[in-house]
Amino acid sequence: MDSTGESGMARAALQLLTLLWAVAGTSTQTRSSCSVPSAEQPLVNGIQVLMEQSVTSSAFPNPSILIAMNLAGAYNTEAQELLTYKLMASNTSDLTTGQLALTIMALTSSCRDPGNRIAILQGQMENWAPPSLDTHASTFYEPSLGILTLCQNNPEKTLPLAARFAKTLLANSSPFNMDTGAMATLALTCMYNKIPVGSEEGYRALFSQVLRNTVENISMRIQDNGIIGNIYSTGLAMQALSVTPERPNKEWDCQKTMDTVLTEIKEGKFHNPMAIAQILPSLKGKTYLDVPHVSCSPGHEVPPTLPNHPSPVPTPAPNITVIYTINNQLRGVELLFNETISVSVKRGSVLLIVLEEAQRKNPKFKFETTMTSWGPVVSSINNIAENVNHRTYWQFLSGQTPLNEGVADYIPFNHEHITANFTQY
Ligand code: B12
Ligand SMILES: *[C@@H]1O[C@H](CO)[C@@H](O)[C@H](O)[C@H]1NC(C)=O
Ligand SMILES: *[C@@H]1O[C@H](CO)[C@@H](O)[C@H](O)[C@H]1NC(C)=O
Ligand SMILES: *[C@@H]1O[C@H](CO)[C@@H](O)[C@H](O)[C@H]1NC(C)=O
Ligand SMILES: *[C@@H]1O[C@H](CO)[C@@H](O)[C@H](O)[C@H]1NC(C)=O
Ligand SMILES: *[C@@H]1O[C@H](CO)[C@@H](O)[C@H](O)[C@H]1NC(C)=O
Repeated sequence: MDSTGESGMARAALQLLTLLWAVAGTSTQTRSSCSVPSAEQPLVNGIQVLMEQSVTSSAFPNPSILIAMNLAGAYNTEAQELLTYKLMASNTSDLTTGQLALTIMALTSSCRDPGNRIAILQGQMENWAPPSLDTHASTFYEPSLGILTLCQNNPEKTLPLAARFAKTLLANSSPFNMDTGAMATLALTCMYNKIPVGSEEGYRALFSQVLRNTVENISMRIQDNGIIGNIYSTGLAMQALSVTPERPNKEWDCQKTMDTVLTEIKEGKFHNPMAIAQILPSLKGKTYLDVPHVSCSPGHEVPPTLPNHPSPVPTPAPNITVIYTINNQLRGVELLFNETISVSVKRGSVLLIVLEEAQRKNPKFKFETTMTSWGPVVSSINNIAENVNHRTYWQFLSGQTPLNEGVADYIPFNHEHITANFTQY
């Protein structure tokens, strides 16, 4: 037998073993072995503390943070209790499907009974109208959260909903979206693992077909440095690849991904609490599939001792110039414009400061923001507002490249050309 055949057989045997192990199901462990080297552990503790500090009595309660805190083992039990309390008290009718799903997972991870929220979510998912075939893939992000949550609570009742979801996903023709693909993988992996004995074989075939597609698309986007999609989709992608029954066709070096993420943490890419909430589970070897298995016995997490950062001495930063264009060329929208302004801001300012400065200099650059779990979104510029029904929004670009952070996080460089372009998703 030639060596390729032999290694092929060895690989097949290995795949069978990993599959058997996966089916045997120690869901608290990820399969690809990778971990944070002990020398880097303070970095991880550091971002967790930062995330937990964002929980204040005035802040908008963010369920993703409670999930991450509980999966990682919370340090700040006061923050954990406050967030649990606020989510218990929150008005369900104000939430979108995705927010409701995250709230249920958050309460479950805090060992609280989500009450009638599960039934409400079930009803919303039953009424979910599958979008048209060419709808942007990211519209599947919230339904993925819905299926994932219902799967964890009542897989048998979720089966037909998940099947409809999977078929819609299979039929969709729009370009793959990394974060959404990862969330859909988590949802359908949960379903795949819980198909009741005696169910139609068709379910298993359907779910594994969709999982094969998404996992293939995810693995196609593993970069040489290990980043999957972009740095902010990598956390969810790691979760997806570590649980799915379909093996990626491209070998995934989990440790390489982990090491690059740690380097990016060192470089300060993870200061947004929501970004931390989406990377932390993977750094702790956990996934959203572990939510129902969190142990809530208190008092075993020892708060880390962190080095005291000396408060930075304010140095007079020189100003930089940023060129800022607002552009609306969307047909069917009344007010067409293409305006450019040059503004001077202190070096190190976030993009939001540029927008404020532009607005101060010229009222045409008037803008509005809406608060979300990721921070403020620019919802309207020069009286043109985003609209979910039309799927329009203000996209931000540096030159021709879309930014991968929002206006409250992105720090422009000198002479950078930033464009806000009104477009569709
Ligand atoms: C869907 C989606 C969008 C949709 C949201 C509209 C809609 N109704 O669906 C659209 C296409 C409009 C969008 C826009 C942008 N997005 Co977006 N988006 C997502 C995605 C895939 C899912 C969000 C979601 O549904 N969450 C579930 C619900 C339950 O949670 P939620 O908090 O209620 O969701 C709201 C917020 O997430 C908000 N939102 C979406 N994107 C962004 C980005 C920023 C910076 C902020 C503040 C808010 C925000 O819109 C959601 C619906 O209202 C996430 C992926 C992820 N990992 O989270 C990326 C993601 C959040 N987006 C991202 C980015 C960068 C953007 C843009 C800045 C891109 C750009 N170059 O313009 C813009 C925002 C620009 C602006 N005007 O301020 C990044 C954020 C990374 C970071 N560190 O900040 C993510 C993580 C994708 C990625 N991996 O790069 N996005
Ligand atoms: C929740 O909100 C809805 C509408 O947004 C309102 O009718 C209802 O009274 C609210 N319930 C509580 C308990 O505040
Ligand atoms: C992923 O890739 C496959 C083949 O490259 C394609 O058929 C499929 O539609 C893609 N999209 C998704 C969401 O899986
Ligand atoms: C907008 O204006 C800039 C320069 O002011 C120009 O280079 C660009 O082509 C214009 N774009 C559109 C779509 O008109
Ligand atoms: C420097 O930037 C600040 C805003 O960050 C602005 O208020 C100030 O006018 C700028 N100074 C100059 C000389 O342009
Ligand atoms: C800006 O939006 C318009 C309308 O959707 C689109 O045709 C154009 O390609 C966009 N420009 C950039 C640079 O993305």
